[in-house]
Amino acid sequence: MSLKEKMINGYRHVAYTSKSPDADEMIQKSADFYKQLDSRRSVRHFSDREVPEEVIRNIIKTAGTAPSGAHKQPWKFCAVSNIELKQKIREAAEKEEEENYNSRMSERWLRDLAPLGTDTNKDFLEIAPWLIVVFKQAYEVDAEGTKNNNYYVNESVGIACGMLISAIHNAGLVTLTHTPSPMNFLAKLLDRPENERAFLLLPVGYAAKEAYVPDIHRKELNEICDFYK
Ligand code: IYR
Repeated sequence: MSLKEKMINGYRHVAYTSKSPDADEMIQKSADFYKQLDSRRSVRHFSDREVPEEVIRNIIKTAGTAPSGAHKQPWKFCAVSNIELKQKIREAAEKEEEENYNSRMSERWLRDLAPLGTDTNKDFLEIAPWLIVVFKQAYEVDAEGTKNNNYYVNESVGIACGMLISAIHNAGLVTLTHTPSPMNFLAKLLDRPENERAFLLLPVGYAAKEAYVPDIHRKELNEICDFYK
């Protein structure tokens, strides 16, 4: 089978093929997908039950399908299951959080977090079988050693993280977006190159047998969307 192709700006392009579902099928599929993602919750109570590496590989491959500025794919995902490393990450994260909760965060911030039940204890960093540490690549270094900035790095890596979170949920696992600020200890502990900055830390695993989530609700469509028809 020969693929249809065409040169654009001197670069080879290949025909994009997609199924065109009819309206009813699209309505059903979009509603089902919404329902599936609406059942996702940020979970802080993890089981230590093992998760196969194959699952982690698949969800990271899914995140890697995200669009990115000039297709630079400015991300790196570190998948950590090593017990000593997880211990070290927990220890360093809790140290930062002690500072955050006890002095860096404002009264208003602490009040806003109170309904979520967060605190300085980050036991999930040790209990969850996997930690995925997402790094953004601020720049690339070319063959001559020149640093070239990537484009729309935060947007690109943010989108990839959204897809990662969706993939984790789709696999039947849970996560939460953990941002122990400042996060530079992660680059040190994982011995990352100079162009990488920690972006997000996601523990991944099964929810604990007894796991609780805050009784909070999402905004309605009319609160998050204005139509211009
Ligand atoms: N990084 C802290 C505090 C925290 C901040 C926000 I904004 C949250 O939505 C949740 C937590 C922590 O992880 O506890």
